Amino acid sequence: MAFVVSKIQNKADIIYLPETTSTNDVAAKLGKESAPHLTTVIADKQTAGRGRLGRLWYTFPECALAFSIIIRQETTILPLLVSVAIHKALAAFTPTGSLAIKWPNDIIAGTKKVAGVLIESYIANPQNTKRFYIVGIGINVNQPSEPLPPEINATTLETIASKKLEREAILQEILIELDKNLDHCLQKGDGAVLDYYQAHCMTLGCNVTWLDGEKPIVGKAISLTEEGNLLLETDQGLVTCSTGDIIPQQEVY
Ligand code: BT5
Repeated sequence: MAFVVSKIQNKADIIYLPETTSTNDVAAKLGKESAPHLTTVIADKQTAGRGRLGRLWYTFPECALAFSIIIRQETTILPLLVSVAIHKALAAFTPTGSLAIKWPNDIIAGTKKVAGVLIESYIANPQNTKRFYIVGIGINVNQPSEPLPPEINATTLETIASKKLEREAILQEILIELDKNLDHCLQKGDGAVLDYYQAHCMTLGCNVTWLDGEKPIVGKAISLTEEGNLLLETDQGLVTCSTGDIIPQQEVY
């Protein structure tokens, strides 16, 4: 089924593939070939969808959204901005307050993951070292006929909204929000995006464990830095988390 949306507000193309390895790889290749800002690659099926740190990402064929966007704008808070765009867009399709953001950019319903984001940074070649970013977004939209794999703590938007949803409409809303938020940050700075993020981030105020090396660090997530890092209050003082996984205590992800 081809996606009807084929342009993002007349700014860039949306390229639809019935099946690919990972939309991030296709978008990265196009990015290296100079495809413009906001060019988007979407696939119905991914055979090698990936999460951060090479983890596996399941794309449920015909039921999920898996797409990757070329971003040619520098912003220090890109991961947060992307989560804000997804959260704002999905709010139009789900009951109020049913979704939250888990730092840095998971979309969660209760304790279950609905959407994940993988951002990768590339240069075209050694002669053209201007950096561009591939923002890969995976969303569980409608319930597949098979049960969701038990090893992932996941749910779907259909379950949350109690009805089937149109993937194209969601895709379009996210791309519009992303474009709007990028423009807003460029014109007016990051303040409004950071404020929205903080208001909807379930990690803030929680006791958490930070996994980013050999030794887990336990602390309370108290705030975000201007760069979008998470500040933890620990027995050893303040610790800044820039990457890795944050596990809220007493919850399993
Ligand atoms: C992510 O990584 O959450 C990033 C996911 C990005 C996927 C998109 S799809 C389009 C584009 N093309 C790609 O190849 N990737 C991007 P991370 O935070 O590392 O979370 C990965 C973990 O989420 C896995 O180890 C599983 O535990 C869990 N997981 C896998 N598939 C899931 C799903 N469909 N729903 C919820 N959780 C899932």
